[in-house]
Amino acid sequence: MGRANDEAAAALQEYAELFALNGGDAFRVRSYQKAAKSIAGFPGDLRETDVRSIPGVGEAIAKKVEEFLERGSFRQLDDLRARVPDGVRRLTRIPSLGPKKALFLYQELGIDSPAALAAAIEGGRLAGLRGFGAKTEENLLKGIEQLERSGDRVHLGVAMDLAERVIASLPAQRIAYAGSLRRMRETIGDVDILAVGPTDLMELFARQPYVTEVIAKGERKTSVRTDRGLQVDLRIVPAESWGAAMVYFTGSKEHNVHIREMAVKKGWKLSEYGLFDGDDRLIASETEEDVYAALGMQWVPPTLREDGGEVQAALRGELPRLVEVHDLRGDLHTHTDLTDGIASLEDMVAAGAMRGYSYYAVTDHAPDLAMQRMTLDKALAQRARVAELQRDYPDMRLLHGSELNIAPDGSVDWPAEVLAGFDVCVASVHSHFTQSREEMTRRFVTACENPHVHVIGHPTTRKIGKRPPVDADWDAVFRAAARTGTVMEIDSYPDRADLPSDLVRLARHHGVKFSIDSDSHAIPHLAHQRYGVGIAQRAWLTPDDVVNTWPVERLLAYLHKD
Ligand code: DGT
Ligand code: CA
Ligand code: CA
Ligand code: ZN
Repeated sequence: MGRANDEAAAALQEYAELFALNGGDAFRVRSYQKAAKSIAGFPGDLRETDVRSIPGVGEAIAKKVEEFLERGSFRQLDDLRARVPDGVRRLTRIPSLGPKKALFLYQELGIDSPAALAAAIEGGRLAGLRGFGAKTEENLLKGIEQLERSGDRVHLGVAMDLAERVIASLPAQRIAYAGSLRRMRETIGDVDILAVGPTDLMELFARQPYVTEVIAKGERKTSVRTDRGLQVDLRIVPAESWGAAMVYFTGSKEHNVHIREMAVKKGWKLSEYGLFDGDDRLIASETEEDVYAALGMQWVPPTLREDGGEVQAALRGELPRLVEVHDLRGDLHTHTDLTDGIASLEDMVAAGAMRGYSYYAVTDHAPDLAMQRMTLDKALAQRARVAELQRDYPDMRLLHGSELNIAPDGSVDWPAEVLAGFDVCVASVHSHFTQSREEMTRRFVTACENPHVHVIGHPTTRKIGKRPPVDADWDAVFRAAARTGTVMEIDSYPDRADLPSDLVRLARHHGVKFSIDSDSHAIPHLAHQRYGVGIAQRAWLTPDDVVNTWPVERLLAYLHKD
């Protein structure tokens, strides 16, 4: 598990590289690199240190580091990440290719992706260039292969945005995404899209602005790389086998294998074209429901198709009634511009009302997250404003809450009498991520035992591709949560996806209830709840497991039971 020091140092190092890649001043590049080194080498925990006391860290760098500790990135890094062409950034991910060489290849030879580099090496275009000997070329080719094999997966939010963009760009008779995206896995390897339409759809697809590279183009299947580095496979399928194709390409492979074996036992055959009997006569293919019904089972929701018992349950007609987006009556974790949100209280509440919620909790950060400069006065002033605003929303109950910080010893920001004034308190770990398993477990258990802590926010604190989960004895934490009636959050923010579905399943086994929250910092984030619903479904949750599907009276009675 990475130390905060190493992670902050890595971010500064990346920033230095991007800065250099953008032709930034060499003196500043060196000062970022020096600061990164000295932070990585600093013996104490960065989170318990005034960053400014570390040699080589001046005010400007200290601010960046503080922002990084707070949210896992900083503004200037985000900006540069957005500015450097994606393919060139992917070049720098090839082991043994630094930013200098990547920029050189881009500027001098127009090489803007690993595939383009491989082609250039194989075509002998690098021969004779300084710093690109035969040994280097061989290493680069190996590195490219390694990169493509590990095929960096992206989190669900990135893939969903892209899939929706692709679908909107193609005038097909029928079009939908399948694969791991439809199963709502937390990370996606590539996007699979099925369409019914003329073959010139392929032409149109290959010419879309989001396409950076056509990997393979055929009549039935075209694969492209996109501006986000992600591959998209578009398949054109016959209208009459739409259902069979959707079953096949939604997967998972394990689910497919299981139902295909069932078909084989009956002397039938199941393919992407349909379910056929022993004489190759079509039994079913038009809709997914037809295919499953012909196999003698219920239609299986895509989020369950992992061969985790769903086939047996569907054969018995005992699939659970899964929680769905429209079951959610509210959101228990949102921010405003009083702390690190970007929209005002008024705008966030109005957006919540637009979504048809019957309750909406405002949970800005509490004072111990020093960056946010929260005070009790500000929280109380917000509470008064919430009460005023309530008059404008007769159909939506406004809840005034806070997202507390769970300190290393499990305590939270405010004394009990202050906490008692909130309708809902989410408590989260925002620092000291690297405590030992024992300490971290005790920390969560203590938080659960606090009667004023209602919800544990983003429990593992992981950020996909950026920060590993904290280490804790989750059985012990969930036992404490069940015993104390503390709700575990499913933070829907797609790079968090926290709890992940395997831990949701474990927590449910212990009798824990969940809240599917958006953790919104801006209005569009409210819609992220659909990702949280995906996680919940993958853990087989029903509406009863999820407290924010409950009517507000039941919810508040549960939160404030003592
Ligand atoms: P990903 O892309 O790694 O996130 O995961 P998937 O599940 O989207 O996998 P992908 O893109 O390789 O294939 C899409 C679906 O196509 C997969 O879920 C099931 C089906 N499929 C692919 N290859 C096979 C196979 O060899 N056998 C069977 N039964 N199904 C397959
Ligand atoms: Ca896929
Ligand atoms: Ca695929
Ligand atoms: Zn938080």
